[in-house]
Amino acid sequence: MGALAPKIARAAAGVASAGLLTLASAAAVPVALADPGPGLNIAFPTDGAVVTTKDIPVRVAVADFTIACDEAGLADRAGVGHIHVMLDGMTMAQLTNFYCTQNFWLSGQGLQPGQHTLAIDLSTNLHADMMETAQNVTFLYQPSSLPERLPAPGPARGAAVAITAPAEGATVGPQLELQVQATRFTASCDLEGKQNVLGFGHYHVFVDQDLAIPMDMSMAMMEMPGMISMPCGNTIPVDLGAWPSGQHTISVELEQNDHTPLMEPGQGPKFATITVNLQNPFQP
Ligand SMILES: [Cu+2]
Repeated sequence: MGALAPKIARAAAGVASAGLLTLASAAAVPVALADPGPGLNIAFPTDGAVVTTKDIPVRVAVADFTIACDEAGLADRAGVGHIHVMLDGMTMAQLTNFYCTQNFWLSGQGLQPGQHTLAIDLSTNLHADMMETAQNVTFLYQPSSLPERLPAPGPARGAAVAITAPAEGATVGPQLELQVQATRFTASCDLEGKQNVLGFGHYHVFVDQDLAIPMDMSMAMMEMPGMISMPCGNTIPVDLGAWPSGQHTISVELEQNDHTPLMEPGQGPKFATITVNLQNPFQP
């Protein structure tokens, strides 16, 4: 961890200025301060690295932190959360997704060859960026074959989404699959964090959130309670193992590439909601 060295240096300075400490107790001080708190290193791409693959492989190493995506959307817990990645920016609009492993790929679709920046930080369960963990690198994107361009805009109006399974009121276990059907809308994970393209986007899946109440987007990414994933497939794996047994709502909302709800003039956000009865042996 790069952050560790300055903290140890500060600890040493503190010892020197304290003056009264014996050698024995001074030796114990760095041990007490050796925990720098959660942190993250970008192992690849390194600053200045040349990426020749179409998609960008990313490897991070987290320290003093537990990656637990099953808790995404639940209350914050110290030292627990997931990983946020932003490409060519620092806001939610450039978020490529959130990640649950230390190795992952970023889609090169729509990227121009040349310099790009990557900002990665740890996030709390409620999706608040832990700014003190943020790391940046600039890499040179030189794919040996050009990536796909952004798609041509799709239909301008009439996008809709439905949940076709489980059925309303179904009893479910903690691991389930949602089946969703979108019309006049194409979900693509490759486009997350890229510029908006009419008719394209992805889903946000929420537990126990009333999406009819408009979200304050200025607050978004400071916290997004109940948001459990940002998928793009019509079969969406859902892990409710960290949620208590009982009644819950599961909602799927249509989002634009910048993660704001897809809106059409005079209409609210487009989402579908079911209520399920969760029987969770992990939390009976
Ligand atoms: Cu999103």
